[in-house]
Amino acid sequence: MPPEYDWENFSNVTVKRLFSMITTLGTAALEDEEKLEQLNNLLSEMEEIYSTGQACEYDDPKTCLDLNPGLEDCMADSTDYNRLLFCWEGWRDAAGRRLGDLYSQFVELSNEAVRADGWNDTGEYWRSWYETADLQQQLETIYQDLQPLYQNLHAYVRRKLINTYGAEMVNAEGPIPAHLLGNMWAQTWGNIYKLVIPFPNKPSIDVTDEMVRQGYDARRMFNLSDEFFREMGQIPMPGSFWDRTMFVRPDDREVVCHASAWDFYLDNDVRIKMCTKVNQEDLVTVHHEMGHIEYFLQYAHQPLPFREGANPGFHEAVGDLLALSVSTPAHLNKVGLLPELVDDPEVDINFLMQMALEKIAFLPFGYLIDQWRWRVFDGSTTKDKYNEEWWKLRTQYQGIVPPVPRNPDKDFDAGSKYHVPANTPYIRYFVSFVIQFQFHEAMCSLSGYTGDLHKCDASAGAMKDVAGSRLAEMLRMGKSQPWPEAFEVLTGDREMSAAAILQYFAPLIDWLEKQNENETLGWNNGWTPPYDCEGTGGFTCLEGSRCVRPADKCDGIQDCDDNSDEDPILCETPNGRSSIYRAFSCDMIYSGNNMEAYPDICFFFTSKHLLTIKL
Ligand code: KAF
Ligand code: ZN
Repeated sequence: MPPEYDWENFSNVTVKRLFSMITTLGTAALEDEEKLEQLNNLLSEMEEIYSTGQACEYDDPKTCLDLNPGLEDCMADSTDYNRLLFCWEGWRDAAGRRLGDLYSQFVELSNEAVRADGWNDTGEYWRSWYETADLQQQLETIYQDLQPLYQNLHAYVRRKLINTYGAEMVNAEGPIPAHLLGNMWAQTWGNIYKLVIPFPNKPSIDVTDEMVRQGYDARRMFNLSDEFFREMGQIPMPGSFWDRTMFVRPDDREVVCHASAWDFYLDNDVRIKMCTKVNQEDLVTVHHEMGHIEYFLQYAHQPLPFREGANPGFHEAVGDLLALSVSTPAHLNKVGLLPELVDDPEVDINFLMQMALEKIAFLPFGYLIDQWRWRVFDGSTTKDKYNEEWWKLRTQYQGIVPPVPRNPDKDFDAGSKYHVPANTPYIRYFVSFVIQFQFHEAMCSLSGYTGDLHKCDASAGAMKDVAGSRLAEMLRMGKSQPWPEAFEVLTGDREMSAAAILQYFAPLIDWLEKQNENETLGWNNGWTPPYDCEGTGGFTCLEGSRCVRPADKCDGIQDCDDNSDEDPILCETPNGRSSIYRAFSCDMIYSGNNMEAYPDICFFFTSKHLLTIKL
């Protein structure tokens, strides 16, 4: 069919841009309606599995933990090696394992859809949103510029973790076991600040305790954030936002707890959905989500196809950018969350360490997720290699290892991270973490600030109005022009660069280099921590040779050569599949309902063997 408009030859660049955007269909290009439905069903099934997954206690299968808050709190708060392992492994058994098959089907359909629209694969389509021919090259350069800083942080944290967990569990030259970094995915490490604090005798700059002490709740956190946006001359949240936002996890229904911001493209109807907890990390997340809303409000006058971020990284950067000012000790002191404010280089290092655990620790993670996904989409990583390739990247970039052996036939650890089943691209966060520092530097200098970048609160500058209106001007453009145009409005520059983030962390870089004089930077890829099979709910095959992890038992797939992991006696109970019994005497088994079905057999585990005893 000939096109009705010869838009490719239009002379007005804006109208031409509009046409090029509305003629791109993405996955909606899938013409076969049955397949389109199948694709949508796969996506909702994956989201459902992710948002309802639970890990149940080995010794009490009726007590189960949700990801949020249960398992996330466990990862954040526990310093018990095996408890952390239970939470880490339990989540991967509950979510990832059940998603591998669905995900590979999804990849096929998604590729088929975008191919109908002229793209080679889904990754290529996603990258096209950046309108940057050498995007991958540019990102790789930035990543290389930042890697020395990451390696220094990694080596310092590894040394501190040896102090906590011992040299057997954390090797001084190895990658770090993935469950010890305070976060389910080891993506940000702020929760282990207390284990790695550089100067423990100097004031803490973590405001969580103070928030709790002052009786903060979710609404108050949102109010504080809204006030800051106003102070910076941005558009306040509209009344309906306050009525329609979901601030906390409801107790009457299941919800997707992963935070999100929603633009209904109608009458300023914008909302956030978040299961807010009262702590510093979530205070930053509130700003992050509100940044999305602010962008929605600023570009609301644009035609629909332009109501998007200049590129996806911009959308992710807005709230984080403002949070960089809010997080400074000076600002936290101003809003009453930090009682004492002292000017001391050691306190500065404490503060920069806390920021590095959030911002620097994240960089390799933010970079690798889509390295993995792009290769899955372009076919160079096939389904049988999903998990192996995932861990290759996790070890190569982040310097972490799985704390328990992975099973390539069953485990699908990429699926345990929300954005994979939810099919949300991730490189945007890497871009955001880089450009938010460039934006911050620009805002600070526009506001008239001249000191150290990490101490800048743009709202304290004499010319903060200038900074605020430039920011608004950039946001108001939406996606109406290629991103370098918008970037230039605020920064005067047209390129992404690692320079601002390196400048921000300069004092910490010097300090870390001194701390690490005797450390080996980097990690040798061969090392893995010892794994205590029985200690973490696993059991050993009858023939004694092999450890079977809890989730491998009675799953219908033979893991033991003698098939004892699928032994019908072990697996059948009156109410279906058995859970794992870790009993140390027959009496305990006696009281369990297994005995009703098998009155003459008692079985129990020792450290090496499953014993079956005839009574
Ligand atoms: C960012 C900041 C600090 C730490 C870590 C990150 C990365 C990332 C993460 O792994 O937690 N952050 C988020 O996922 C925050 C959620 C969101 O605001 O980015 C959200 C993700 C999402 C949720 C549901 C459907 C699609 C995407 N994004 C948005 O709500 C959004 C993004 C663009 C435009 C409008 C809304
Ligand atoms: Zn976001």
